[in-house]
Formats: sequence, structure tokens, C-alpha cells
Amino acid sequence: MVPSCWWLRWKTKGCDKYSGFPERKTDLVEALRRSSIKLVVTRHEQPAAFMAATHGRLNGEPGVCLSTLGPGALNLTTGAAYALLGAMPMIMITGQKGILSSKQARFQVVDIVSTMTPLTKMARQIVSPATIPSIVREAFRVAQQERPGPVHLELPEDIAADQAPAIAPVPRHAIALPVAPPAALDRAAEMILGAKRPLIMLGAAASRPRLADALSEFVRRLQVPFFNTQMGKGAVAGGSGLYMGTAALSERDYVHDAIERADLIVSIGHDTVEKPPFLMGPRGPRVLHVGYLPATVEEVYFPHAELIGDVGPTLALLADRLEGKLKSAAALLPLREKILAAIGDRAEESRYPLTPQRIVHDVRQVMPEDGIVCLDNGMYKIWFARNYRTSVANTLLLDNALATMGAGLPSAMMAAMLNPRRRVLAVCGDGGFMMNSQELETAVRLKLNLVVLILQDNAYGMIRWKQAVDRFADFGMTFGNPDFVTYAKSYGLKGSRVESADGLAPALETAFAEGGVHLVTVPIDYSENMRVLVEELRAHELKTGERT
Ligand SMILES: Cc1ncc(C[n+]2csc(CCOP(=O)(O)OP(=O)(O)O)c2C)c(N)n1
Ligand SMILES: [Mg+2]
Repeated sequence: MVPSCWWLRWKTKGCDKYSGFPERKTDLVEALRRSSIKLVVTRHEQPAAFMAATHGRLNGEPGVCLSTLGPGALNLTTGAAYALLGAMPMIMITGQKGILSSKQARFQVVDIVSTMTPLTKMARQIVSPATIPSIVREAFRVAQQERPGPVHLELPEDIAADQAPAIAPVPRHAIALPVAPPAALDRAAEMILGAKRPLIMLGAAASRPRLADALSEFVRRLQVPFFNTQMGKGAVAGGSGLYMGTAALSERDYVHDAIERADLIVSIGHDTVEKPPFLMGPRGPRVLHVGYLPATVEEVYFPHAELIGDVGPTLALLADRLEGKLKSAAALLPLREKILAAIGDRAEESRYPLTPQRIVHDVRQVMPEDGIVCLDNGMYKIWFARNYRTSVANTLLLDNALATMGAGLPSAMMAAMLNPRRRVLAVCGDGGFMMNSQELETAVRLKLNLVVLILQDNAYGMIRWKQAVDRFADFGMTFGNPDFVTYAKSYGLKGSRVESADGLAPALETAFAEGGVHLVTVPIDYSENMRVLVEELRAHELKTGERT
């Protein structure tokens, strides 16, 4: 750490550092003040962690969040789990009481390293300034290395205040990952060549920022139709004409018509932290797993073969073996039109309150191709994952891993910080929004360009839907809301309420055109959850069941 003049003066007067002199608490902040590092103060530690994780998710470089000891550090835990399950590189640094003496006994002392151990890839206490350069380098290496995730460092205040000789940081170097060996590539190529109805699935790891070009190229060269998981959305660039849908549900959706008919699924970057995109069983397609790491074997995911290595170059070598040779590449493509038509049904219906389909449709109209939509967690996530079409990687940011409420606004804030010239929209339910709505102040202070769309049903709609599916009574899930427009104004930002079926698109357009932080609230009609996601899909299943 940076030695402080104040401490040096005190030392030269001959004081004993550990006898009765008040211990300093804020050396790290003071060091930050003197550094080139940008410090953003948030209004709660949890959103700071969501923001840092989203930094890592979007550009591959870990975001760093800091908190005090005890209560502040505990508030980072949900963010740690978010980054761990979502494979987002992030560093958390938390304070701790001095370890060489304890002037305040156990006041605020919680064993944070133990708390963080199951929530991180690595959790360590720093016990001496001399080790800081190597620990910090190691923390960044571990956070970024596949599978990426969070790392926790605990910095006790006496270590932070200690003097250290000038020790240079450990320099970083480029690391090239190995590609899959030729024998594995040959085996995989043979499997794909033998398939009569192949289908590609793009999973969460397909959305790693460095992979977008390689994946698009692979799909273009093979001309095999593809679908994606919720977190694999947008990984193939442009209108390839091969997109078959997104598996927002685990079974029985229209996209499963293609999945069930496939005899081979080339599963690229699937991470079983996601709600299963399909359920493997004794029957069904064979699965070839392509990933940075071997597949975790689950009851519902147990690939028949694997191709492990740096995914981009490995796929290029695989395409070299297959390009132009796949006679049945497009066998499942005729199903595409029907699947997409069913998904797009009633997207422009003029009902008020608005249907989820209409909201997704209107948001897509307002967002340019590279605009970024960041979802919180609620019922609408299924609708956006299923119905919102993307053609640029990481333009629909959702969390299908921890699936925590409260991350929508902070993730959108980081997306807006990293992409000040792109349109960024946070979509939140009225439940999830209120879990971190205090960060509107941070967004205003940072002068972000950001629109927040609140979908208002005065309820925890997702759980209400599950109650209905379970055929239980509608109980305990409704609440009141503040007047969101007045609430927005109290933070010094503009708010508007959508008051007609046709009002959403213009309200969003105006908000984006004006710049700054805006809040738009729209009432949502969730009767479509039962009508489409239960009754319509049940009827569809019966129909397809009769045919086969
Ligand atoms: C922190 C957290 N608490 C609880 C849940 C369980 N949960 C998932 S969705 C949901 C309801 C979300 O309500 P809202 O944000 O209003 O969205 P809606 O479903 O009503 O559109 C709940 C309680 C969760 N995912 N995360
Ligand atoms: Mg709600």
C-alpha cells in the first residue's frame, strides 16, 4: 500500500504503532484518491458487486468492488454468488479489523474469508504488504481464467496502514489456451458428419466477449441451424437465417419441436448453472459438448462426447474438417418459420394494460441492433428470452444462473458506463426494481444515459404465476407501489407513465432522445402467462404428440 506521510511522522516520533494510537480505517480510500483508479460510490454494497461483475461479463476484465468489514462485506455476498454462478470475473476487496492487535475487541468482526469461500473461486486474507503484488496478480489471474468468477481479498486495516518498500506489481502476460487435440476434432467431425438432423446450441459461455466473431464464423461455415440458451442469446452476429429460437423453458416450447427431432446437438459453451434448455433422458438426441472445460455431468445433461479447448480456435479447426461436407446441415431448417411465427403471435395486440409480447415487440422497435437491454428477474424474463430477437452478442443481459432480483438496474448502469454512446435499457419488475432502486441516485450522479422501464403488476408476478400453475389460490404476492413518476422526480430524473397500448414505444423513444436517466412505468397484463405458457403450449404438445 502507499505509505502515508502521517504514519511516517508518527513513527519518527518514536510512537509504538500498536500501543494506544488510534488505528486508521481509510488508508485504501486515501490510496485510491491518489491513484488513477476510478471510484464509484454506490448506495448499497450489493449493487456495487453487481456492477463490478457486469464489468467483467461485458469486457472480460474484472470489475473491482470494495466494502468495509462486517456488515458491508456481508452485503457483497449475493453479488459474489451472482458472479460465481454467472461466470463473471470480479474482485472484491473488503476491510477487516487489524490482525496484529485488537483495540475494539470483536466489534463488527465477522469471518468474511470463510463466508466468501463457497461463494468465490478464491478468498484470501492479506497478511503482509510484501505479498500484495503477487496476491493481486493471482487474484486477477484466477478471476479471469476459465471458468471466470469472483475472487475475494480481505485487507486488514493495520496491513493497509503498514509501510512497504516500493514493490513493483507482477506484470501480466498473454496466455494462449490449448485447442482440442486432432484426434478429438476428428471424432467430433465424424459425429457431425454422421448426423441426419444436426442442431447447434449456444450456451452461456458462448457469450464470452472474445467469442462473438469465432461463433458467427462457425455457424456461417457449417450452415447448421442453431438455438440458444437464455444466456447464450445474441452470440451469433447478424441475421444468419439459421436462428431457431431460444430455450427459455426447459421443455414443450415451440423450439423443442426442433430439439426433439434433432439426432445430434452440438452444444457450445453450455453451463449447467442455467435452467436447463432441454432435458436429456434415455431417449433423445446425442449431445456433443464443446467448451473451455469438460461438461459437468447432471441428471439432465450428460454429453456423449466432448471437445475441450479454447473454443474459438477449436471451432475453426472443426469447421475446416466439415465445411461444404454436411449434406444434412439444413434438415431441421424447415421448422424455423413455424417456430418463429408461433413465438411472434399477437406481438402487436393493442390491449391495455399491455401484454408481455407487445412490450417485448415495442422495446425491440426502439432499441437499435447494438442497444443493450438488461433484465432484472421476474416473469417478463421468460418473455424477453423467448421473444426478443438479438443479432449482436451481449445485447440482452439476463441472469439465468443465480437469477437474483435487484441486479437489473446495477447491470444496466455498468453497461451504460462502458457504452456511453449506445442505448441502454434496464427492464425491471416493480418487485425487483424496488430492491435496489436507491441506485437511481448513483446513476444520476454519474450522469449516465439510461432508461429504466418498470413493468407494473403490483405483485411478485412470477410467483403468482407459479401458484396458478400449481393450482393453488392466489395468495400473499401482491403489494402497493410508490407513484413511480413522483419517485423518479424526487431523484431529479424524468419519469413518465404509459397510458395507452400505443404509448410505450413513443415514451421510450422520447426518453432516449432526451438523454440522461429516465424512468418509464408501464402496466403489464400477465393473463398471457397462463394463456400462452401453459394452455397454448399444452395444446401444442398434445397436437405434436398425436402426429408423432
Ligand atoms: C432476491 C430474490 N428474491 C426472490 C426471488 C424469487 N423470485 C423470482 S421472480 C420473483 C417475483 C419478481 O417480481 P417482480 O420483480 O415484480 O417481477 P414480475 O414477476 O412481477 O414481473 C421472485 C420473488 C429471486 N429470484 N431473487
Ligand atoms: Mg411485479
